[in-house]
Amino acid sequence: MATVGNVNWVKKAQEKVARLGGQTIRVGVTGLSGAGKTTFITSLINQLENHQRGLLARRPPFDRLVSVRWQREGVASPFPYLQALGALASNPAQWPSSTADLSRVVIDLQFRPEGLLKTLQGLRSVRVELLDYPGEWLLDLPLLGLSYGKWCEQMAALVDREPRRSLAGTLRDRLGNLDPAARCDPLELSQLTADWTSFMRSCRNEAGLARNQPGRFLLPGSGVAADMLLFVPLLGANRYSEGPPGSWWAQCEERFNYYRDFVVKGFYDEHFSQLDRQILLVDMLAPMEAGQAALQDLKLALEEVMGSFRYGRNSLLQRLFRPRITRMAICATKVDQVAPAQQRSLQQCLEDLVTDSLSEVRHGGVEVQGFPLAAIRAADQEGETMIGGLVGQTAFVRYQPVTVPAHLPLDLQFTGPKLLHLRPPSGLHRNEPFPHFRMDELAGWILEGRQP
Ligand SMILES: Nc1nc2c(ncn2[C@@H]2O[C@H](COP(=O)(O)OP(=O)(O)OP(=O)(O)O)[C@@H](O)[C@H]2O)c(=O)[nH]1
Ligand SMILES: [Mg+2]
Repeated sequence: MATVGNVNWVKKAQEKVARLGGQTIRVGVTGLSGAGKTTFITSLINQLENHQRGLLARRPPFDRLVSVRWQREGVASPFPYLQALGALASNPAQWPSSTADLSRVVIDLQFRPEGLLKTLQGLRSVRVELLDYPGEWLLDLPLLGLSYGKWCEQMAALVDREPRRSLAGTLRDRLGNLDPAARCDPLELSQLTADWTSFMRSCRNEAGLARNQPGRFLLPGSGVAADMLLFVPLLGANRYSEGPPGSWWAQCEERFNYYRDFVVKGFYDEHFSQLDRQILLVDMLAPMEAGQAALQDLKLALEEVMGSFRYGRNSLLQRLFRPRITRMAICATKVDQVAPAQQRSLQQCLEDLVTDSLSEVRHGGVEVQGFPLAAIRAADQEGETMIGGLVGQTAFVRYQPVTVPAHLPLDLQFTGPKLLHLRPPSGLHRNEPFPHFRMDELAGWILEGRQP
């Protein structure tokens, strides 16, 4: 006869198996433009496909992983894995291209049950689903909580401050002087939209700024009619402004509302409403190199993004969508660029930057863990120096690793590191696990634990 102890033990084992059995785990890979999402997803598929060889082989639950299938059949817009592998395996090796549209990843994993149940149960399957998308789109999520007038106010405050003020040049006055109630000139509207788009591009490329809205102006993707992407913030307008049909106000507000309610909401529904786990990827090094304004912008961008699906009780989106995220990994990416002893400092700087938002997330009952991550390790340490190759070249360079402060100063003012643009390591092949930092730890943590 089974004792109470035995019954508990069997129950526990059953639960453990159930959490790995026949489930779909939706993982939200969240990151701004250039954070490293596509490289991360490529490396994750590679690590899973080569689970018997890499570090994954020794890490539960992957020590019981029997087979992995990256699904393409029946998957709409499958992730371009082979294309990414092609770039990485070229000579000299290249990084996967920047993402221009949405794509999906479906990976089926089959696990051997553990303990007593292995004789009673067949293989247990887990389906992992991820989405890849241009990082620019993420910054549109905060629009979901805004009216057109409020957005105009926010943009006016943003463009008022340097370095945006100088980058905007005459555009600031041209947008500020338009009378919202005056009749809209369609040709002028197209020109202003084009100029606003160039301004956003300069903010991103020249100043390393992250908060560039509307993101689809930079990367429209498929499925959005071009004439719906014709609107600008009227910098002299506010939440109390209005205008008759055909006015600047009416034209811009109508398209803004369409953008918010269909384009952004559609993306949110697809990507964020059903998530079980979230992986937030952040490139800290590039904004640290770019300086205080870029770090400040990154901080606000991350706060806005995390606030868009705040995990507590009070957010608008919380009321619209049932919360499911139970675990969130926050990762400083590309940490292979610094010496291994400095990787934790880089992670600490990231956590310093978003301390308040992280507290909110934890307060909402989400388990949060930090992983200083390199999806693909491009540099190695040899003694006191680092060795790696530069993008576009075939030779290797030996260099002094950059120094990262143990904490970010509160005013975000310090001399940032000067970075080299490393290329991926040579000889990467689909059927060998790529070198990395902590991909195994992260993958194990994301898949383990009870499903909600
Ligand atoms: N050293 C190093 N560099 C990396 C790593 N991952 C990404 N990078 C660099 O960061 C760049 C951007 O990475 P992506 O994976 O394209 O970033 P993304 O988030 O998909 O960017 P978008 O598609 O533009 O939103 C790459 O081109 C590389 O230069 C890494 O693990 N190590
Ligand atoms: Mg990408």
